[in-house]
Amino acid sequence: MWGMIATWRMAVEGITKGSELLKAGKDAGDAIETAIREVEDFPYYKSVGYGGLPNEEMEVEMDAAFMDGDTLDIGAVAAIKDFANPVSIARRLSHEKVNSLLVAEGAEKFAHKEGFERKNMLTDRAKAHYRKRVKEVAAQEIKPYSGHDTVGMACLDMTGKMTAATSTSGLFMKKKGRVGDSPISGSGFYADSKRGAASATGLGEDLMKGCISYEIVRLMGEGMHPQEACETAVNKLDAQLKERRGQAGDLSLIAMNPKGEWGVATNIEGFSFAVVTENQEPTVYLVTRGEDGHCTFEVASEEWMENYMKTRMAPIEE
Ligand code: SD4
Repeated sequence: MWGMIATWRMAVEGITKGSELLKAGKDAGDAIETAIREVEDFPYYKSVGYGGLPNEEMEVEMDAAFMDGDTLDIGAVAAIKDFANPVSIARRLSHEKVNSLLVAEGAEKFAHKEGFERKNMLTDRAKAHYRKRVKEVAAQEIKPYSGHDTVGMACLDMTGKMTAATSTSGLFMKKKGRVGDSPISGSGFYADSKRGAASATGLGEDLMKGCISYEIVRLMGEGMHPQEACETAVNKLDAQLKERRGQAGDLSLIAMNPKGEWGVATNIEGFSFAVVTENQEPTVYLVTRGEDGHCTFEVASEEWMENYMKTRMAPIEE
């Protein structure tokens, strides 16, 4: 069995590419890196890689991670600027015994020495988004910390190896140096080939309060189906946050187990995800969360898919 599952519709082209490798018997590390790079390179996705939205100071600072579920090797970068593919830098770091999570200039130095491509990641479109948001914030129309789209993936190859990886430019208008859950093991991602892999998107500050990717893997290890594990962990954290803090930020999770079974849970409206397995063509689903916290999915219609791309590529009215 092989398969991949990823947060948001934007990942479907990536997992399609990754699935070609998995089908050919290739490694879950190569497949997930290929899939995430595809998302990083696409300029119209606003929260990942090239075209990602900047921080308060109009700089694109990115977080990314990679985990090998066979060896439990982890590599991650945080608040890194001006490199095209943070996930590849994270994967390279996963081979280091120590110094495997690097931030800001330290991460950039490592990437430069290792020969990674430098790239100005701030696009004109992202600048336009920035200017527009500054005006909106000034007019108090919307809060700064809304709008997100981190890519997080879980992958299983034919040998039974599992991997997890993430990539994000984090929250739009975040403070310089702010780091979310995406490069933090157990929060944004976790992979253990014996139990499964999971990854998150949403409000990093809240996702980290539940170490939620690890929690899902732990529950799968106790025998829960990925769907039940995702719902159990998301609903519990959502309830805890509401009880103790009065509110819960966005929490959306995807997971896969070593059998290639998968699951998803969210506490928001409008979460989408993409999945491919040996038995299933690459498919985008939309999630609906019931009153009881149970999530159901429907395949995204052609119309929805077209509309999605149109809105991503529409001119920005400043
Ligand atoms: C963060 N979790 O930096 C990320 C943001 C995100 O979809 O998921 N956006 O907090």
